[in-house]
Amino acid sequence: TPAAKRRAFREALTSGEILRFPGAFNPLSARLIEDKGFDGVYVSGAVLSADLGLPDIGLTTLSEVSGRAGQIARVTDLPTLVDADTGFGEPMNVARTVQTMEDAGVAGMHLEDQVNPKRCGHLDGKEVVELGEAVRRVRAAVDGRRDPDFLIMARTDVRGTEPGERGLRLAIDRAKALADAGADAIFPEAMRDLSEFEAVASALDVPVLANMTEFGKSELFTVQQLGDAGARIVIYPVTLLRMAMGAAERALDTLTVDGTQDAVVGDMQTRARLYELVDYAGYNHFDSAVFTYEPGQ
Ligand code: PYR
Repeated sequence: TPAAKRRAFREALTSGEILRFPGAFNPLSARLIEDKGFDGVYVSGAVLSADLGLPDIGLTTLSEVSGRAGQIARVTDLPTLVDADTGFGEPMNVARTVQTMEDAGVAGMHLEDQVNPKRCGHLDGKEVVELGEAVRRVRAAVDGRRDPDFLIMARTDVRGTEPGERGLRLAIDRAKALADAGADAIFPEAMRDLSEFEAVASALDVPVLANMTEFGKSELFTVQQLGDAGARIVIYPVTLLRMAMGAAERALDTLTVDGTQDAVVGDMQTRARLYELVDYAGYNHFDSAVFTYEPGQ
């Protein structure tokens, strides 16, 4: 149940181990993430907007995001963490956002301090709201939740607004204030290196998330490096979508050049593996005719 997943997520966060949350670009990829032994599933705003053919500038609605997050959460026993952008409105809207995400069955969400329209966290030219406004967003989320185990993570984008040492200091100060406002965890966006993760994590009593997005502001550190620096969750928001889209592009090029997909069939997920992930066999007891597929294909 969603409540059990939330409790398990809370408990795992206190284990001292770093939890790995790859981004699912659809429910089927969430199944794969679980099958491969990861700790949780991330639902990225960047992926969700890209999936709709849109830029990641806050165009998606609460209904779209919670709907997709719910479809993903219901096919996995892992906890799902969802990107709630700036909360889909003013602080007064944020309480409803939290409750809608609870209803969708997700385990937690992150809420950021960018102004609207937001930008991808690793782009330049971001602006953040005043601390008071960021705190009001977090308080509204905390007051609005009905399940105390639902994780409310505050993301701060301050680091990307000020280059140099000052930006890091501002990010740490803001992270502390957001934790004091009730955030259960902190997502410091656009950290430049491991020492910055370390500085944020050591300044806080709540878990810190590291965003290992490709083509971003920080190098791609290993799980071990991030864990040693004090991070307690790592997300790979767009990794699977980028891989799938890269493969799709190669397949289309192959079709164009060769006139057949034959050369890329070896890169494909087989029918047998797909059937395993969607659990064809599990439907046998309803009607034994459902599963007539012979493994090996
Ligand atoms: C995203 O993937 O959209 C994030 O906000 C990290």
